[in-house]
Amino acid sequence: MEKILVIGAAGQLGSELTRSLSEMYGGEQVIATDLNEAARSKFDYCRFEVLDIMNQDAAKDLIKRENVKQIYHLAAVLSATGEKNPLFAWDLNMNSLLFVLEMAKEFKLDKVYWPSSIAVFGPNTPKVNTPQYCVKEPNTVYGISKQAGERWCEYYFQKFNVDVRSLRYPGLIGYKSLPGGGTTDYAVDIYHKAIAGEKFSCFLREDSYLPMMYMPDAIKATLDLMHAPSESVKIRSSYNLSAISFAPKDIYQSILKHYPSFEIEYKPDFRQAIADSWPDSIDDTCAQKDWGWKPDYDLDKMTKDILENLPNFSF
Ligand code: NAD
Ligand code: AKB
Repeated sequence: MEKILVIGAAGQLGSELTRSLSEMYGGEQVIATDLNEAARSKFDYCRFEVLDIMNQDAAKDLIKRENVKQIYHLAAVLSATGEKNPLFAWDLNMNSLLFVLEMAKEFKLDKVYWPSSIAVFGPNTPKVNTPQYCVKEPNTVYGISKQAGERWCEYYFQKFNVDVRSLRYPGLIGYKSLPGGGTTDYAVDIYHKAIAGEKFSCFLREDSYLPMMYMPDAIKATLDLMHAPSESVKIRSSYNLSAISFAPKDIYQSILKHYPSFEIEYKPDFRQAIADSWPDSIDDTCAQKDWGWKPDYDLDKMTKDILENLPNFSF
């Protein structure tokens, strides 16, 4: 049977995407992989294997042995964590992608998915309604690795016909996993603090606008892109993708409607400079035109859904 391999499946995106893939294709067809055994308990609905993607012999063996035909490569070091150890972040983010693209070429895989990020943009990029094509001078190691990764994806598509597809996600907000070291992750943590009845200390300024998206929209976009006919996928670097744009003061107001005594304080740290280098909002006209992208959630609809479901969710 042909298999779908998810690398970095236990993270924020992977936990939800792997479940959707298993519902769609059947759990026996999906192999979730992540760094350590502790992740196994998340995957009682599909296969799970421990895999460090930097162990290329083990990864190649798994791809061959299991007749893997599609790879979702999600493992990466995110923006804030990346700045703490830039060379490690570059090594993981870059070399794991190059390895996956090589595997796709060698084994003639059907499709590869690899996420890019709004982190490819930088301080000289137009900030409002950032277009698909514009100046990109990222100043984080994470952003540099995503920008280079986009070029490699397009290169493997053009030179070797590898069917690789990608989205430049905004900050993703889900309640089913804990934050993973990103600059936008304050917007995940804030809901946990509201429900716990604790004051939230925000590491960004109250007026720091960033593009964001609720996880169900991100999953929908990913699966829509992966199921689009090849000829509709006209961009093989990575698509701009947009849903909501808000600042900490807006998400705070949205939560106050449900938790009127919730308190917030603002203590910007090194992540403020990263946020300042990223767009406020994104123009995703190409995704709308090429494969019909349209988000379902605005800020208040997302807040309501999270606050209703998070208290009953067990990690
Ligand atoms: P995350 O940090 O929550 O999850 C990453 C997962 O990869 C973790 O489970 C980790 O254990 C695993 N991993 C790390 N090193 C590994 C290795 N060597 N081998 C195998 N697994 C390894 O990140 P996420 O938020 O789920 O992001 C997933 C992808 O989406 C990343 O490529 C990220 O750049 C991209 N992305 C995420 C966001 C967001 O807001 N979360 C936005 C834009 C792009
Ligand atoms: C991060 O903040 O690093 C991620 C991203 C936007 O890529 N959430």
